Amino acid sequence: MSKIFVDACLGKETEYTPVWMMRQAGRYLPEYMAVRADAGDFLSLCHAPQKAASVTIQPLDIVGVDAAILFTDILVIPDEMGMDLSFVKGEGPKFSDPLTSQADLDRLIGGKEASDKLTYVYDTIKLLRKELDERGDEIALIGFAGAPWTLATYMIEGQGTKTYNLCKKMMYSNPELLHNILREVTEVVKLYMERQIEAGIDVVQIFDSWAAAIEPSKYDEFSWKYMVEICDYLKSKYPNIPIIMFPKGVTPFIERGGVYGNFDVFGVDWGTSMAMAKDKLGDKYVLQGNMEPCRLYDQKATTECVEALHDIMGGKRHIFNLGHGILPDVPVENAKHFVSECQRVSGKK
Ligand code: 1CP
Repeated sequence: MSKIFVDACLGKETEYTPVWMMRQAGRYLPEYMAVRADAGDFLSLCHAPQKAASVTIQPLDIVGVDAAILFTDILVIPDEMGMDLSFVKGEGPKFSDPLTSQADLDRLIGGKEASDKLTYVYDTIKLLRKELDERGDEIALIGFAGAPWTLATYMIEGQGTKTYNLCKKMMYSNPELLHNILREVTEVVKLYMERQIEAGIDVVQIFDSWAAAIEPSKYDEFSWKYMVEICDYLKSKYPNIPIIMFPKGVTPFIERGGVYGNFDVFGVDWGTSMAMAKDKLGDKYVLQGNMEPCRLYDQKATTECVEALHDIMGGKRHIFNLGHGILPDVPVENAKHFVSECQRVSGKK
């Protein structure tokens, strides 16, 4: 049985346009908060396959999305490369010893060894595969990784950043070191995604959340080409597994015709016009997105946007989603409203 979400990613005509939400498993759901409390903290939850699988399933049952996204975090890769990740309450992720030199990089664990350590992720996927198959429905499971650039920003800054000054200092004054870091991370992501596919995911998404920090003329050199390299590797082994690329905030890169590569779906962020993206990319790639996530605070604003997106895309070569992740204070009722409005306009019975 082929899954509608997978078919839609591959550009086949489907009965309706599937919908899911980035960050759909998370803090806006009281049920998520309960499982996280039970696990102790966020990282312990990522390390507990039964619990991670259960929060992956929650948005299917609670908000009715058409695809599940594996519950884990992009930062488990640098953690397993030896960077000692912690989450400080109210402050977000922290690495105690950020990368400043080649010697720092040389101390990290590389490709196969690092990907071998992520067994808790593969175990979560195996549990989910079994559960989704038992449900007998058509729900696809999305696996994911961070883009090498986005991962490198945390590895170099040691935390989230507004200015990216340490990464950018490296980009302009020691590009060779930044490329060495990006190459090393790319190797781990390739093997990690391969292992996720072997464990049972149906679709791959690569999140380049901090793409907009790079000036457009440098975006290919420092990020996109590494993402494309990951796609080439995965497509050579698994041509039927769709790949979604989500570089956030790269409107000028799209406009100037910079997008290329062997992948299936381009995730359009909320700051980019869907009509422009369709014009530039719609023939070559299926488009995903792109409601501004804050529209979820108001049901009328949500309906307006869903209808406008449907008018632009006409139910073809499109996957409904937000243009970035759902925020923790969105009412669950409004998330359900978004999903049901997408399903209404696209005629899901
Ligand atoms: O308090 C908590 O419970 C932790 C909050 C949280 C959650 C629910 C974090 C910490 N990560 C996650 C899960 C997560 N992270 C998923 C789960 C699956 C789903 O989407 O439902 C996914 C896909 C991610 C991916 C992720 N983590 C990204 C890329 C996507 C995006 O939103 O841009 C990024 C940048 C991260 C880093 C990260 N992890 C957590 C936080 C708070 C952050 C962002 C920190 C920052 O702004 O720099």
